[in-house]
Amino acid sequence: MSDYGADNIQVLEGLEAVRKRPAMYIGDVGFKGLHHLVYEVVDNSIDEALAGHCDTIDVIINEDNSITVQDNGRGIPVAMHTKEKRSALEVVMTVLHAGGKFDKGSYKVSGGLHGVGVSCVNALSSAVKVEVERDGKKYEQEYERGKPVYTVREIGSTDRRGTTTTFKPDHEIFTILEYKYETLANRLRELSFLNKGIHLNLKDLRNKDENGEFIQEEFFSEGGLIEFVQYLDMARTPLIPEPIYVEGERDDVQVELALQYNTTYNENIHSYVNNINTIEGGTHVSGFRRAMTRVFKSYGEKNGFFKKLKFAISGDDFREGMTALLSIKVPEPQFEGQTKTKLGNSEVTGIVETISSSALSNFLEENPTAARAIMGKVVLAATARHAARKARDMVQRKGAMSGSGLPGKLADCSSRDPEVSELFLVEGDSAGGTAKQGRDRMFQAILPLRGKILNVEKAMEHKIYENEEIKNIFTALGVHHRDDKSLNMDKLRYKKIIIMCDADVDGSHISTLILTFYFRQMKELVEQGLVYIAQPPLYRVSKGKDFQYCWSEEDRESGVDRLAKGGNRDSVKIQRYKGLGEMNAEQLWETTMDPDTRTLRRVTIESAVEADRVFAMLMGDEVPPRREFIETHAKYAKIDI
Ligand code: 0RA
Repeated sequence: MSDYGADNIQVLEGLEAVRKRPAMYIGDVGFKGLHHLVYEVVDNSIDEALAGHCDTIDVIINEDNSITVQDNGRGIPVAMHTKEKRSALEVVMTVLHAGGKFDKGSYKVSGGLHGVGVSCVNALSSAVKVEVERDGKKYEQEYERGKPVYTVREIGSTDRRGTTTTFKPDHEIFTILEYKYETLANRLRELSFLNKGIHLNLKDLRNKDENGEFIQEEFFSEGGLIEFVQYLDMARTPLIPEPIYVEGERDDVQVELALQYNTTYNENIHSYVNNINTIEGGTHVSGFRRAMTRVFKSYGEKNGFFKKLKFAISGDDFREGMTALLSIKVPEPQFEGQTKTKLGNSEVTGIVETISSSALSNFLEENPTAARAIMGKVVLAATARHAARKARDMVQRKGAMSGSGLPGKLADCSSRDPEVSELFLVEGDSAGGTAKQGRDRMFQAILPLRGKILNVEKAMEHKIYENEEIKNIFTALGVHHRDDKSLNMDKLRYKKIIIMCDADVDGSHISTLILTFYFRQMKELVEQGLVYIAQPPLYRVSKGKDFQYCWSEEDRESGVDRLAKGGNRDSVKIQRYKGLGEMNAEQLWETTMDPDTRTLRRVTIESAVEADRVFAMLMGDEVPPRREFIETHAKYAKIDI
């Protein structure tokens, strides 16, 4: 097995299928799929690094939005593949499933959400070039839309070794062709934390910074998950000096875990299987939770921490204010769930539970001061949970008892079909009034929100359920939290929830507060793509009876040009909308609410981990990290989550 040669590569199927139905292989042909190509290529180099043969991976965004990935591994074998009668390199590049996985036993771990391999990238690229350096020689082969342009050829000698792949995503396939630096940077940073000791470099040849240098970053982590937790919790105040760290292996399953407690009330468990973020959790997360509950409970009971409590402690109480990262590597993962990000392997639960249990109990026994701090927090969490349950029951009971149970401020729509119904959350009573006049009452409902809603990032749970505006949102939507904090989505009354705020600083602050609420308390709605942000216009330019609305400065300039018809630009009238309140009902309808003419921005979560960090940063207590974040991101008009 370890004597891996050209013969070992299993040959499966051709690439035509990939070009016919690309979405089946890489998810979509938009932004996500485009970036997925990079991850697929990088994953192969990561595998080479995990096998112990490579320590540096360079990713370059070229000027034409092609991508180069270079590693210093052993180099993909180029020898003749006896069965296929062509070079192993060509087989890897042109046969589906031959590349990523090779065969069982040669690689322990293989990443890639769809695990499709580099041949898929080849099929979906207008041009690919692979350069292999091994045994003192340099080889190359090029492809167009998956087809080799020439057989593998030797092009000279070299004293380095490795594989360099350059690909240009096919414009006939992808609807978006421009790479986003930040997105690739986030993924490489994540990979560096998940695979400590590997140098991952990113360089962007499209732009230079203010010093005339290309933008580049190195991602490297020595501490792995310990540093990952610290990075995530940057804006939170730690409860114990160092994160708890667990590492172990059993039956070929590697388990790594880091957790820290902070002074907030949020529970955050982020989990990975073979470097894939398992946002739906699965058997590994269950194993970890079980271990936590069992070990912490028995330690607390044995040491008399729960003596004064008049009610039973629950598993949740141990996880309040906890940020945990769990990363496991499994030879044959089974992914389930809606987005195929839930681990199904049943044997994993016991493995993670066993490894975590012994490490966690050792930690508690050996660190009595930290253990006391954690137990103190747990007791407070249990007490607060008691109060929260009462407050939450009130929200639910109110819904059940009083007639329709709907909030008095809600102007509901007449349709009862959630598929067509929309709920507008509108900043302020006055804009709410305009929206009520302007709407199509058949399918559009309006809920005005008074001023700034509660910052749920900092609030204790019972405060959230007691808050008037938040109660109104729950009852208007028709949903509540179950005991495990999941939402009863089957009762949801609207399938579009639209946040409509002024296009100014206050408005965007309020949007952010509302988004924080959705991300922390109603994540399912965001995950299912039901939350949107309305885009009111910034200007109205007019000349006589002719007018147009403008959504940006450039829009306004071209509007003024059009109206001036090459003549005097001063007669043209520019009206700047500072708030929704400055529009009348008809204007609000035609610019912002009418499904035929409006633009809505759907809120999506590109990375759950990064979103967690950013919300903690923007809405949390610690001022310095927030300032730093805002300063580094000031050049971006909006914050993408
Ligand atoms: C299998 C065997 C060998 C190298 C690789 C895979 C390999 C694949 C990739 C993909 C990207 N970078 C890579 N680096 C290495 C070589 C086995 C040998 O030399 O004996």
